[in-house]
Amino acid sequence: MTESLTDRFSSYKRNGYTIFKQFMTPEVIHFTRKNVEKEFQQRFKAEPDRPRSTISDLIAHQTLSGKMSEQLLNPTVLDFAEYVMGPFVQLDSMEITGFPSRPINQLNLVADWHRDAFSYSDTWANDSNKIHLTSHPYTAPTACNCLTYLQDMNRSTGSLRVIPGSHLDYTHIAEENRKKSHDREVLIELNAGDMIFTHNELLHSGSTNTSNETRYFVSIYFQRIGLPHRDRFDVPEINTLLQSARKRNDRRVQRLFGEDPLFFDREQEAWSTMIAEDRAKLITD
Ligand SMILES: O=C(O)CCC(=O)C(=O)O
Repeated sequence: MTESLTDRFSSYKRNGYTIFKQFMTPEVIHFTRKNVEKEFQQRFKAEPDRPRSTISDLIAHQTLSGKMSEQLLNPTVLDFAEYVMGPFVQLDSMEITGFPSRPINQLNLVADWHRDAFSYSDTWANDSNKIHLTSHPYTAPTACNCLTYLQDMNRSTGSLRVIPGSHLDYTHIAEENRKKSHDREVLIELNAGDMIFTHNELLHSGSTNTSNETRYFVSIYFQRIGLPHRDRFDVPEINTLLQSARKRNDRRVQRLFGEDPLFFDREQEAWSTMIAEDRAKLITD
């Protein structure tokens, strides 16, 4: 049974993440791995000490463009992104990251605890005058990472670790502990093709890959419209998607690539309505 948006949202609000099972089909996983394998092998050979390598701008990728566009424009993910961020969702980047296989004595070592871009929880967490700051109310994410793994996730392929609720509680991990396991960590169980949709305040870390294959994830990073984005939008593949979106008057897809000429006026209008409502409700003597 598919989970309703409201049920999914309530666990997302509590934990800082939600999982979409089988977001990517086995055919797309196979196609993607096959098309990037050689490139990653060459990169790992050229720089054997690098822990990871990334191919960016997947929408403009020579062979992956079509399949990756379908993943990005999947209404399941866009509906949820809009539900948690409002109708403000823009793409920051879509990329694939590969992690080479490491010796077995590095089994499931913590890679690096961190929060993703535009997070604010670490700003006051370490300030000695701010010990009263122990929790903060839920706020909509300014960005969300949608990580789809291309292999089953376990101790051998390197678990994804998260600290549930850390998007709400100023949990801070000092520099010297960023590669150690945490007493509140949860190792997420995922099968190949499952996608985890995170809140950008969530503390998380990958782990070392000691399986005999490359460990991959595809990341779609969404952010609030207007924020600086890493992927280039002035490429023919995105132009084609935009042209077709304009024909359908599909503002959501246009906005995904930073195009919404009506956005500021409509936002201003929505604010004005709320402010007017508040003024009308004000009880005066
Ligand atoms: O390697 C992983 O499983 C997580 C990667 C990650 O957290 C990131 O790239 O921000």
